[in-house]
Amino acid sequence: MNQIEILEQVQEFVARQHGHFINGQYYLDQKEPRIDITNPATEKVIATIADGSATSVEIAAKNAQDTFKNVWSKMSPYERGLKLNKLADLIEVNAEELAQLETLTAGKQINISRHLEVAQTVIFLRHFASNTTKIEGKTIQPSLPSMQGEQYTAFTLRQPVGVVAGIVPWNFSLMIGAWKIGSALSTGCTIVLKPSEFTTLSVLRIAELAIEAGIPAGAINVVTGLGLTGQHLIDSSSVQKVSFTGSVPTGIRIGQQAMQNDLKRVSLELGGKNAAALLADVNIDEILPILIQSTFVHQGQVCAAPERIFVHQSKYQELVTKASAVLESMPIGSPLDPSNVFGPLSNKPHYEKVKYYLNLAKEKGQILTGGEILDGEGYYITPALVKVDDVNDPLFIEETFGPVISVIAFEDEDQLIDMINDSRFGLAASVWSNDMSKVMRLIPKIEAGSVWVNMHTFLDPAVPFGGMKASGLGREFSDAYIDDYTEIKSVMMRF
Ligand code: TXE
Repeated sequence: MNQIEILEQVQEFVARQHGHFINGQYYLDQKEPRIDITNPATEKVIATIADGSATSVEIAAKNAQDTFKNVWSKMSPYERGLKLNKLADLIEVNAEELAQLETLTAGKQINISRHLEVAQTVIFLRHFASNTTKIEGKTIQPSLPSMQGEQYTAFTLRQPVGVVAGIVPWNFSLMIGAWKIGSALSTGCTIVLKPSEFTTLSVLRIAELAIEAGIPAGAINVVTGLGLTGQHLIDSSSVQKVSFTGSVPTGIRIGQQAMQNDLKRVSLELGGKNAAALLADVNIDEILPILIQSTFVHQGQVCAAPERIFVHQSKYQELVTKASAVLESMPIGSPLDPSNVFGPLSNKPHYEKVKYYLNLAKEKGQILTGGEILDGEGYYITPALVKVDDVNDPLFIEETFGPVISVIAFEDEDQLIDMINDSRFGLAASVWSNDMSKVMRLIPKIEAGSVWVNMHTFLDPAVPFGGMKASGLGREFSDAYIDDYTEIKSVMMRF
């Protein structure tokens, strides 16, 4: 084992008595209960955070509202962009510290924390920074009657909705937290983040860096706690919009709560049961490394990662044999050891959930390889390939969000499309083939917000991302998110 050294500043940060981050400073209410933060690689408690009450949430939301009204929405778009870019600079400067915090709390392999999470956070923030000066309305010529030569014109203004509640999951808390910060701040909104109770620390650190970047106190606030803290946030009358990333059941609950709160705006990026379709012409040797990597990155705990593999029957056996060999050779162990490619699952409840699905598969003799629970400390499960013959199998229907991939053979493209779309989810899918004529005919038929060709799970800030069906509401990135964070005001003039 060759683990990296934990930086001194990381040790110091982890050891702090963490409070909320409100109006540019830590806010600690000694009466609030504490929640343990556990390192999933060791099962040791490494820190505690506050379980935020309605009172703390209200203070944060009120500060965000004051800062929205009096400071941030009045600042020039150019200046807002400069400050977001400065935050991106500071994330680069503190990259190793942030990567280590992610690895310690989420069990993310250190190279993924460094080269995917932190590096992509910087790239995404710079994209949002570049959008601040590109928020536009339009001019319209009304067709109203002119009796005495009067004329009309109309234009639209795009105005920030106000305070955003950003509710963040545990799988990529730094990056998803930064998506919500970038979306809110680039459109002139302010934000109160509620990170996952499992992975709060990196989000608290970003809020601190934002102050160093010159982002006004109160523009980015963080309240920590369980789901109830998130509920208080949605209920706050200072909050105008909710942006949530997480599971479908919680997303539906949050959507209902937002609607009951006088139709609070809501965008939801939820789960998936994403399909990867391997057509008859695929070269298994060529595609396998990239397919495995996009499936098992961060132990498969990625909302867009494939969980259902459809392979043409002529390639089924070759895929199963070769994929099993690759999975069996994957080095698994401490995420702080850069030579491992596979680490622990991120938290105990999720580990239990994945074990439940694996047990179902084991009972029915479906496991082709992997799915072993490793002895000793840490939530380690070896990457699993599972055979599915029936599309009604729970492993083919429900999101496992873990290192479990189900594989099924198909005969022709009509059957393939029916099986892909036979799902309540519609987040993402991929088609693997060099027969572009077939691929181009399949793409419009697939019910998914993103379709990749000969790749999967790659996100880019210039390309919109979001789900169809139960996978979500709204789109992130590009300029697609701007609609969700602004209101259109129509202005009509007679002259
Ligand atoms: O997620 P939740 P959990 C899946 C994954 C996992 C399961 C449960 O399969 O096993 O969801 O994980 C906050 N009002 N995904 O419980 O509930 C919560 O505190 C307001 C897939 O961690 O979705 C956290 O900050 N907020 C997913 C955030 O919501 C509430 C990523 C996410 O929690 C709340 C994560 C409420 N009523 C898990 N209840 C993906 N697809 O990206 C909870 N929260």
